[in-house]
Amino acid sequence: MGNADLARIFNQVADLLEIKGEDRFRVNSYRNVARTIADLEEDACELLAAGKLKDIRGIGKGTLEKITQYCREGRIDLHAELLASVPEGLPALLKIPGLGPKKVQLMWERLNVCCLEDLKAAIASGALAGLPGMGAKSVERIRAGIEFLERGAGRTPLGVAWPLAQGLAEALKAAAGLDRVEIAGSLRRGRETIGDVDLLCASDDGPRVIEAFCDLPQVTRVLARGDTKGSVLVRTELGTELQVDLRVVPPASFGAALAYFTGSKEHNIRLRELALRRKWRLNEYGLFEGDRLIAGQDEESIYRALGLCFIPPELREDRGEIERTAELAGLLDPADIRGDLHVHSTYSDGANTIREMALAARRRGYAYIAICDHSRSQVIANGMPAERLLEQIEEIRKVNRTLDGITILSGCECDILSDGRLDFPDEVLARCDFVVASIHSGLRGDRATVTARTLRAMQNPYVTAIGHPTGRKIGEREAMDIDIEEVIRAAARTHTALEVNASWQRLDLKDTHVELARAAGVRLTINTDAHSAEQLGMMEYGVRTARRGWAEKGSVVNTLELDDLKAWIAVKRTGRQQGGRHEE
Ligand code: DGT
Ligand code: CA
Ligand code: CA
Ligand code: ZN
Repeated sequence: MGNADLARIFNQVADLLEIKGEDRFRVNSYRNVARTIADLEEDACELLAAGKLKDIRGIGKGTLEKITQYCREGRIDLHAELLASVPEGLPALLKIPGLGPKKVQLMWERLNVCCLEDLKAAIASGALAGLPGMGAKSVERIRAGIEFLERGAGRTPLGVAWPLAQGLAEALKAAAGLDRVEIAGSLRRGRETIGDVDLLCASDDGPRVIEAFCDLPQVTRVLARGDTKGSVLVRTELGTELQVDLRVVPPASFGAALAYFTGSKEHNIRLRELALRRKWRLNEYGLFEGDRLIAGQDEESIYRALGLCFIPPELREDRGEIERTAELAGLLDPADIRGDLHVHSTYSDGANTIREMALAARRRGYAYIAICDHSRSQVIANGMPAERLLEQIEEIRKVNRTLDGITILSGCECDILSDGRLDFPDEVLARCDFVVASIHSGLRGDRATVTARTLRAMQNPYVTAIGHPTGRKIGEREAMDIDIEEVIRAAARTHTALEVNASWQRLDLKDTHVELARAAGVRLTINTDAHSAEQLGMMEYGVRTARRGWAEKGSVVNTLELDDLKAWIAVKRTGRQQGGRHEE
């Protein structure tokens, strides 16, 4: 239930209509409805109950009736009818990157492909390649797409699992009267996708806590119910099922259990080796010398006893954290973030006005926010022509005069065109305070082309940052084939920041790329790319990804105070940095 679920249903209606060959206009109208709903700040059913839903742009009479049915019955007739009219396995094929509704329709009609197994068979037999418009390249893309999906199968994105797990932890606290329920496992480590959620709490009455856990309203199925552990399934906003494990431990062992169940397994093994060297024993109950408990109530005491400082969960991957503890002191902290330098407004495809975005940023305690709407080539995202950008700059100037406590920077997200030129001329870019240059088209280009496009964009003195540098969408499409090391070297040379796009669908740069960039002295900018005020909250996912890549406060430009940020931007524009930027 909720807006995300409702949006998913409308999107699926659009997909199914398209598979059935309905006209584009009708298909698009459902896609637009899905977007409108996904962008709502309040719950659609609550808006409906308050009589306010009908006033929202893009919600017509027919849509209103469908949403009314959804809020009453949790379903929509049209959706159910469409689902019943196609083979059961067909909608799942749409998740394969490189495969849209049109191709699915063609495969179904000509080859009777009804499910993933049929599709694999059609690829193997060569039948798929025989379809009109289906060259060897598209078949290969579909094959790679299937492989990509199967690799990530069953894993849930960080941004879907995190709020869900927090909600469960709160609900469990209330239901069982607990002071503390912690999220452990890969979710606590901030991995970009997680296999299952691990919760941990301290109590001397395991059975009672487990019972309260299994009875939570979010639970759709109980998988296992013991005296100190339980496993259940819950439904995510993506419509998938997610396993949640709970363990109950005695209070004296809480820290040891938290360390153990946070992992990673590889990190735990390294810790145990350190304990063994001192002839101690480390497990989920504590750190022991013989039978004597040395540490266990909190994690810090365990690390201290082993001669280490506290290692933040994000770094517990056995990627050098045991040896590199000296570097931990400067690690980026969420509170270091002073602003968000890539957000959208109603000037392109955002749901909120400039003023609303700025107010939301101020509520978060930020000092600044850069409005970076799409440039003209992004037609589907309502990209702005140059004149519109200039109007926006004027409006931002006005809004700034009426607002205290936050500065709005005029930016844009300028498309990098197929040849590496930018979508706006230099004299227009020069009017912006901050320019994010991004690739949104030709993502399947070859390595040399894609890399060269990015490098050429970085040569431009007005390009402050490269947006979502590898173009991946987690669980949806692979990164571009780009030479990231070359991009990192060029970013250092040209004084260009690389974005850590904090949207949980992207997390791009990813953790290991952050580490490479940091080592090369490249500055990062962690931005949410928010398309609504609410999405400013995704910053935490970007920060955690950056921490997983050892980012320090000093490597992130949006930790700077406004004046220092402006000075940093000016360095490239005035050509005052070391080394030339003008070599072509
Ligand atoms: P996931 O769920 O696949 O995203 O990854 P994790 O890391 O959450 O793994 P999970 O849920 O299987 O187990 C949670 C933690 O429990 C794991 O990070 C470390 C600990 N753990 C589980 N099994 C073992 C084990 O066999 N040995 C050790 N040392 N630790 C384990
Ligand atoms: Ca887990
Ligand atoms: Ca688990
Ligand atoms: Zn954007």
